[in-house]
Amino acid sequence: MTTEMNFIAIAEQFTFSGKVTAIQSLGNGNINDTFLVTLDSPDRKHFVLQRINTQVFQQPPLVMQNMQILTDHVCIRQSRTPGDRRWEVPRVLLTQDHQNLWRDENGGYWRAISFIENAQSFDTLTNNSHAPEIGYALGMFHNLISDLPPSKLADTLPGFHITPIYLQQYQQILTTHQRQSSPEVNYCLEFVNNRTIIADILENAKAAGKLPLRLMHGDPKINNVLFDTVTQKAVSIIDLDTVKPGLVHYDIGDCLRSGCNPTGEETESWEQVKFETDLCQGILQGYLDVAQAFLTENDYIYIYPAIRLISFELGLRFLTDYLAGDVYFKIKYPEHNLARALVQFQLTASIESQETQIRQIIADLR
Ligand code: GN1
Ligand code: MG
Repeated sequence: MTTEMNFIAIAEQFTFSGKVTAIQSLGNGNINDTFLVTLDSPDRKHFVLQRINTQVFQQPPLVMQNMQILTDHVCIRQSRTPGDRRWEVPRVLLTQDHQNLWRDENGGYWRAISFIENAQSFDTLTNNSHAPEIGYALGMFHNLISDLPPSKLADTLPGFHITPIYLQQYQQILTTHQRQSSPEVNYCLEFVNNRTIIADILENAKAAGKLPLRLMHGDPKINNVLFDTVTQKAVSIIDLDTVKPGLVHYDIGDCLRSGCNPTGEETESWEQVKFETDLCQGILQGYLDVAQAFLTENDYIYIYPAIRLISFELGLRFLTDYLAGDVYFKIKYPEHNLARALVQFQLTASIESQETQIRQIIADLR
């Protein structure tokens, strides 16, 4: 087991000046272990230290390579054409040996990332004025990488957001799982059963050339957007592990499924979950203000299907993990992944029941 002392020793691998004075857990990620390191140094007050989950990210060096190519690209672009508002990109910090990863004695992979100061994130949107800012952040991110060819980044997570593959994994686990049946489990199984037909929609559009392969963030849920603590304007989008070639629709869907659910993805009161169309309007407006320039006719057509699909897909991923015995997402209590699946399925149902309104919002914003 890694002790408190070891954490300091690990953090010191990435420290050039000053002493590590504190290390505390940061955020509530479902995959990696994340810590905030505090330093008594005039150069840097904090940095983010992470242990990469190698069950999920099997090639940490490739993840870091992607992250460096992306952040270097964005920094060069920003220095050439500085914007008129605060926008920061998390930077990869190197070890004293100039490496972007450090391996502990157990084979664990650690990395350090700069901490964006004077900024905060939210797990749910409670302030409507934040909605366009969330959209702005995603649009800004897509815009800043729109001139980086997708082939420059590796596929670090094969199958990520490919819904038909998640469906196959689900169908496989159905035949072997050991979970007891319950009204909630049965509800979920039936929910998925009734929607297997939608699983292919984005992948088919990609294969048919209707949606181009682009770079995507992969995980733009709202607590990955940082707000300036004073101005309350979006200033960064963090968690760049999943940046890789894909569809911007996965990002749009993921951002909306997380931003338009004020009850939050961790609620145990799943029956109360609702997709809020006012927030959807705000987020999309903020996004399209920036992204309009590079979106095509087909891109608009697939926005509604993407919102529905990514909520459904995340529910399917949680359900599959529950059936598989919680091998992928970290859990805090035994039925956690089932509760998370119910939330996403309820959100999907709410999206479906408001399809006309959501499509109208998209049409009005064009
Ligand atoms: C995982 O670990 P975290 O919270 O950044 C997951 C996302 C899910 C999200 C749901 C690599 O992200 O795809 O949308 O949980 N990341 C991976 O909260 O699977
Ligand atoms: Mg993530």
